[in-house]
Amino acid sequence: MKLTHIIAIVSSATALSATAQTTPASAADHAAHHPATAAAPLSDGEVRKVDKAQGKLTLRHGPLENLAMPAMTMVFKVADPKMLDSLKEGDKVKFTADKVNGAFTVTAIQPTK
Ligand SMILES: [Cu+2]
Repeated sequence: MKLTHIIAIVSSATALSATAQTTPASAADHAAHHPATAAAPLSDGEVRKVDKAQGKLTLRHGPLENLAMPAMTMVFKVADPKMLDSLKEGDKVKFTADKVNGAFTVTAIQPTK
């Protein structure tokens, strides 16, 4: 009888946490409308050009699955111009790119060794 009572408490707590997890459902729904941006994995790239004045970065990158883009060399905007401060031509990087306001934008970048 006691055990049954404990199980009842645990399962109601589980139900509560399940409810809490589904509360930001609108955010998940929004992501579902934009499957291309739902996942933003780190991709491999190499810095080809850094343009601090324009806040742009030319990267040779591997396939970007979240953008359905094959490997290529292209110009990205950067989410924050400060991201360019520590980058130079030839750097190998891991980065995340996303489409922001219609422009391909690097949202995160880190050097690799
Ligand atoms: Cu590309």
